[in-house]
Amino acid sequence: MLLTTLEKKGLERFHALQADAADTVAGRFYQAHMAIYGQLWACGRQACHEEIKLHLEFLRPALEFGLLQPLVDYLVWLDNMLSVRAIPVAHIAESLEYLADFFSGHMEAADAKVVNTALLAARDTYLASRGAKPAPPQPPKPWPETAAFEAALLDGNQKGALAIVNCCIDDGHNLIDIELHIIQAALYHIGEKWQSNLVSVAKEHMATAIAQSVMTTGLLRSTQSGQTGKRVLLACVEGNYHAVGLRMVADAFLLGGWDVHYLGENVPSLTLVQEAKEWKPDVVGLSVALAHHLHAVKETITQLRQQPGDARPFVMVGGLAINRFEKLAKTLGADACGKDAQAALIHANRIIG
Ligand code: B12
Repeated sequence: MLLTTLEKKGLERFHALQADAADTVAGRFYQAHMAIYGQLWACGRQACHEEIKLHLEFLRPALEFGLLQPLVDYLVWLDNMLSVRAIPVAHIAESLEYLADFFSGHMEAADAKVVNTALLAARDTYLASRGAKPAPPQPPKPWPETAAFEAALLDGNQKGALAIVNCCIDDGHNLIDIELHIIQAALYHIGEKWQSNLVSVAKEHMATAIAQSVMTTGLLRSTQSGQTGKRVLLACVEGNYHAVGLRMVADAFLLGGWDVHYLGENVPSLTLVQEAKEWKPDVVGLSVALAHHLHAVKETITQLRQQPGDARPFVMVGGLAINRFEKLAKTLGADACGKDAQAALIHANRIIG
């Protein structure tokens, strides 16, 4: 479903109101339901506030790009995440109505109508699909070793995880295949388990840390192709803390003979654009995990596009949010997208001769 979007001024007004809207609605919501939420969480008010802030972040793609699905996906995800933790979900829809009330009182009538149409359409679509477990993102096909690798990650068994990867390298597999079919597949499954409350946040963090260190060891054991003289600059856009996938993209380019500048997670647009101006990469790759990072990627691409003629790099986007909303790559102003580390390298080699 495509919605009417806000003009620049309306978007700026919405952005300026986000913090106030979260405060006001969380306050109203918490007051109305203190009896329930106060008992559930010692920090209930804070948690409620954080959730309302996220509602607004996921509303943004609807207002900027006319895309309702990110907000609906998020509401279904939230419903599922709260339900398995025995936290009531009946008030999710109500919080959207409170937000609509807030914007009616704080924006010009035409803009408030755009915002409220999106909020209420998301509410109705979410309610209609309640109970449906959101389809998890699909990783590359897991290999037989994936289950043992995942178990090692969750047991904190770094040596075991490394032994599995070493064994695969000894058998002649290349690191990128191992990263995709074992490490990425295991992390996706751990994400599903976390969502279902079967894995704690602490274990998820531990698994990520082990995966990263194993990847570094694997990289040291891998042979690089001859240097191509081509350059790629890779970064997670501002607000995106999911860096493991981008690290895999970096490994693919490194082993493919490219010079790589890997900037990691949460890179402010200004710094990123400055680095691109100074280093003059052939390709800039931007990682976008969640729908509310779409605004940051659009901003970054707009700034990269302002560089004159030949200095303008080819821009690729990727990450979970792009895989979910592939058609968005063009709307965001990107030249291409890549579904995984291997696809990213193949595409870049084809384009940059
Ligand atoms: C580890 C993890 C985290 C860690 C990340 C640590 C780190 N250093 O990276 C931390 C704790 C920070 C985290 C935080 C959050 N997370 Co998280 N996280 C994960 C988890 C379990 C694994 C991520 C990962 O490494 N995947 C493996 C990599 C290899 O896969 P990938 O990122 O898709 O990358 C591949 C492709 O997408 C592509 N690619 C990636 N980048 C690029 C770039 C270019 C240019 C190209 C071409 C291709 C490309 O190539 C990669 C390799 O093949 C996922 C589960 C999942 N399905 O991924 C959840 C997951 C992504 N997280 C989720 C959520 C909700 C969150 C939080 C909002 C939770 C919260 N309430 O705090 C925050 C948001 C933080 C933020 N603002 O970014 C949800 C997202 C749900 C949704 N709606 O999409 C997931 C799916 C978990 C779940 N099932 O609920 N998370």
